[in-house]
Amino acid sequence: MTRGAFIVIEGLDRSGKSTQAAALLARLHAEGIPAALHKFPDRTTPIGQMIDAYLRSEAELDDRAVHLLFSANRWELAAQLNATLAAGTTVLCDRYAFSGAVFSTSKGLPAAWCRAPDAGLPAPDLTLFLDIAPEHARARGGYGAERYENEAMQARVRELFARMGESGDAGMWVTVDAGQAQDAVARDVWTAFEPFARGVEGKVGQLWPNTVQG
Ligand code: Z5A
Ligand code: MG
Repeated sequence: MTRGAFIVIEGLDRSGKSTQAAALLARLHAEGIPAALHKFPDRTTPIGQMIDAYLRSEAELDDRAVHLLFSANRWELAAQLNATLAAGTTVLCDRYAFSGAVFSTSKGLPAAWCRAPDAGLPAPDLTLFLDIAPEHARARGGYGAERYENEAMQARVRELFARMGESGDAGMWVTVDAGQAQDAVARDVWTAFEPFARGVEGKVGQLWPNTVQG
């Protein structure tokens, strides 16, 4: 049976993830393809509100504690996400577990430990990595005042995202030059997405199945 495609959009701060996610959603709807958009962190849930307070430096949390909250924020949506895909709706996610692993690893936590809580989540069929140099991203109106919004952190994160894509265990990973004009980025995003426009055969995969054995 054909199900919806699960598409993740990742990238640095200001790389244009939300812009491209909204544009892709609009195009899917215009083409008559049922589609839904989720954003992580989802700051609307009780867990998301704790993450929001942390990111805005209104709360202090241990690095491991906030990492687990980011993961729990995905797990609380996992069943709904699977149901939506099974119903034939394509799901777009603005950030996902790759952000979780990469941001916490760049803070010094062990990579394997960072992956473990997200192992078993629905695995994307395609991840679009919007790649941009941090200095180029900063020129888009400057970084905000949230944690991680500084060039040194973004440079480490960019390197770790690139390694994640090359590792081969992130599934299908397409790097898009996000430094181009919005329309050019949208064209590249559509080219990568198009093979999934008619949906996907077979069950949704599991993320990082070999990370936690048992
Ligand atoms: N985080 C984590 O640590 N662990 C996790 O598990 C998860 C996340 C899921 C908040 O994320 C932080 O949480 C984030 C990672 C961490 N920290 N950092 N960095 P967020 O998703 O809430 O915030 P963000 O995505 O990083 O920021 P953003 O500003 O929403 O970025 P964006 O969505 O990529 O960009 P945008 O809003 O689409 O565009 C930014 C501006 O650029 C805007 O004015 C656009 O009009 C403009 N723009 C967009 N595209 C272009 C082009 N092509 N040319 C010129 N200008 C453009
Ligand atoms: Mg955004």
